[in-house]
Amino acid sequence: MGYKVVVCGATGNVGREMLNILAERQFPVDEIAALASRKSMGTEVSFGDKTLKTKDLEQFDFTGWDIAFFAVGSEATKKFAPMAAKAGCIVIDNSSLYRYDPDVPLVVPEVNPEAVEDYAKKNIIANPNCSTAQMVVVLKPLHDRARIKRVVVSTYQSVSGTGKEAIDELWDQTKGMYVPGQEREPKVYPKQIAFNVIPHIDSFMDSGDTREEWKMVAETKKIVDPAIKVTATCVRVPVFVGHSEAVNIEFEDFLDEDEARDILREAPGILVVDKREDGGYVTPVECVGEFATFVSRIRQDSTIENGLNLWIVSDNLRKGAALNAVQIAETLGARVLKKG
Ligand code: 2RA
Repeated sequence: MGYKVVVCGATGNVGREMLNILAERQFPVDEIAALASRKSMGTEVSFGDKTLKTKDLEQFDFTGWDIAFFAVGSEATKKFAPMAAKAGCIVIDNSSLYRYDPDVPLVVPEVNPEAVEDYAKKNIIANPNCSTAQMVVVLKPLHDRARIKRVVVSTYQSVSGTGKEAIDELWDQTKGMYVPGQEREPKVYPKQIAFNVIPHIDSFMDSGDTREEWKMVAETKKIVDPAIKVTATCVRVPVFVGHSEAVNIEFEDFLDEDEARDILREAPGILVVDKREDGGYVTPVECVGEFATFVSRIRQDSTIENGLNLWIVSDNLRKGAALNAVQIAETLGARVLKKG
C-alpha cells in the first residue's frame, strides 16, 4: 500500500524532475495528481511510462491526499500550501517561504533526517536552497569528524536555477553572438549571461550580500550547526544545468586531506572524483541527471592551521531540489508514516 501524491508546479523544471524521480526511485504511489496554474492546466507531463494531464491548482481539493510536493513560487505556496496542510496533506515545499520558520523542519536527509519527525507542527517540511543542499551533504561528514569553524564558498550556479526563461535567454544570447540580427538583449538577467558571469543571484540586502548568499548562511546553520560561520559569494554562470562550488573549510582540529577524502568516499549521497591529473575532477556537464553530489580537488589549505579546499558539483534540479524533496518523502515514510 502506497501514498496518494500531489505534485504542484508539475510543468516547471523542478516539478517535472519531481515526477521523473518519483518514478525512477519507484516511490510507493497509489495515486498521483499533477497540478499547474490555470494557464498551464491540461498540459501533459510524464510520470515514468505514464502521461498525466495537469489539473488546476486553484480548484484542487487536497482532502484525502497524503503528500503534496510544492514546486511553485512563494506567492502560490503562501496561498495553497496552508490549504493542503489543513486538509491533512503533508507539504514538502521547495520555495524559500517556510525554510526559516522555527516550526518548520528544513531537511537534507543525508544530514538531519530526524528533523522530518517535527513535520506535524504545521504539516509542512521545507526543502533547502539548491546551493545549500549540495554543500551541507559534504560539510556534515567532515563536521562530525573535525568540527567546522568557518566556511568560505564561491558558487558557480547554472541558469536552470532561475527557470525556463533563463535557459532560453542563455541559448538565444549564445546564438545571437554568431548569427547577425539575432542578438538578444539581457531580459531575465541585468547583464549578458552568454560568455559572461554575473555576481548577483536574488536581491541585494543592506549588508551588500544577496539573498542567495544569506540563504546559504542561514540554512547551513539550521541544517548542520548554528555555530558554523559561513560567508558566500553566489555567481551565475553560462551553464544550463549543474551548480558548482569552490569551498574552503576551517576546522577546530586538523583534518588530513587523505582522511577527508576517505570520509567523503564513505559518506551518503557523495561520489568522490579526485585525481591530480587532466580531467581528474567533475564538471557541471557530467553531473546532469545524476543523483550524486560530486566532490573533487580535495586538498589542504596550508595558509591556515586546519584548512581544507574542495570542489562540489551537483545537478541543481535534482539534489538541489527535486531529489532532495523525494528523499524527504522517503525519509518521512520510513520514519513516520511507515506505508509503502
Ligand atoms: C538559483 N538557488 O540558483 C536559486 C534558486 N533555485 O537561482
